[in-house]
Amino acid sequence: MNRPPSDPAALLALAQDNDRVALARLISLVERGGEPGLAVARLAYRSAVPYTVGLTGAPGSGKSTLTDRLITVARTGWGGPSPEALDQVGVLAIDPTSPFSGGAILGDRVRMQQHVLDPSVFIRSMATRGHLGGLALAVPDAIRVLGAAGLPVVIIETVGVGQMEVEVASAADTTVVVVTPGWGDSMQANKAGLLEIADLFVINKADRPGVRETRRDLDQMLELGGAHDWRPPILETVATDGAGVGEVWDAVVNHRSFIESGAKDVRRRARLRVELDKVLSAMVRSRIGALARGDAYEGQIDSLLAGTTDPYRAATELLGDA
Ligand SMILES: Nc1nc2c(ncn2[C@@H]2O[C@H](COP(=O)(O)OP(=O)(O)O)[C@@H](O)[C@H]2O)c(=O)[nH]1
Ligand SMILES: [Mg+2]
Repeated sequence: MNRPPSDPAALLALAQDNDRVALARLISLVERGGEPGLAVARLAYRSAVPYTVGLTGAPGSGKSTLTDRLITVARTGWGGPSPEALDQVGVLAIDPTSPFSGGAILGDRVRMQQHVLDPSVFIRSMATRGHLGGLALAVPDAIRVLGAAGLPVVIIETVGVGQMEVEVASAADTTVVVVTPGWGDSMQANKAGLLEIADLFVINKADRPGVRETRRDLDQMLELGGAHDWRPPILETVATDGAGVGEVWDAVVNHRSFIESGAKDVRRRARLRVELDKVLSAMVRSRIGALARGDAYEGQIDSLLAGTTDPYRAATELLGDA
């Protein structure tokens, strides 16, 4: 087999022609960051943005199992072929806790095994690498690459570990928060944050006791959260046997219609603000990195030691030199 080219435009042309190796290569470039990653991101930026569904929740809550089922429903409809069935789906499994794609991701792939060989499903895991802005920027870039390759819908699975949930949610059009019976006891601290990002709640492992209490808990939370245009529905699933998964996809499609009838531009604008702020801070940080070394910098440290300047003046002079 020929090695794929390394030129982003050539790779993208191949990816648009359904070459999954080229697509995987593009995502790796984005993940690694640096100049080649930037070139890919900028190229992909001009393409259509795929509809993005985020799944987030505690480790072990069943996100991968549910994603696996959702892929099937999205591809084939449920209760028979659906006119809205998608011919292609992309999945990004994000593990913010791992610097490398490792064990947890391997588990995810096993759980999505039935789709790994399906050419119309593209599954990829991402971990934190050298990207300038970390995953918070690499994820939206990767989503755009998938869109540029022609995938109309992307599902992102993230392990819920606080801030990361919020960041990934800001990259998703519809955010599904997956909880399990009894979750309230362990997630007390994070409830408000989850409420803020959830467009949909799924109580997975509904085959276990405590579903009613969990639903009551979520309902109460939503009441306290006040009135909004969209009230996140609460659905129940048993991802292991597929029960309730069709209804989850329906709710995603409903939410999509809701935001496309009005809130979509507002959401995308808010998302672009977050993204531009991140790019700005990453660039400024890297400029600071460059300023905080070298002769001029060491010279200012000498002057500080000698007591002939102060840090404010020193910083102003360094900025002036830049
Ligand atoms: N009893 C039960 N187990 C489930 C259900 N969904 C997932 N699991 C199991 O929970 C474990 C973790 O699932 P996984 O999808 O890897 O969770 P993730 O870490 O959120 O991606 C696996 O052993 C699954 O088989 C469910 O609805 N009921
Ligand atoms: Mg998983």
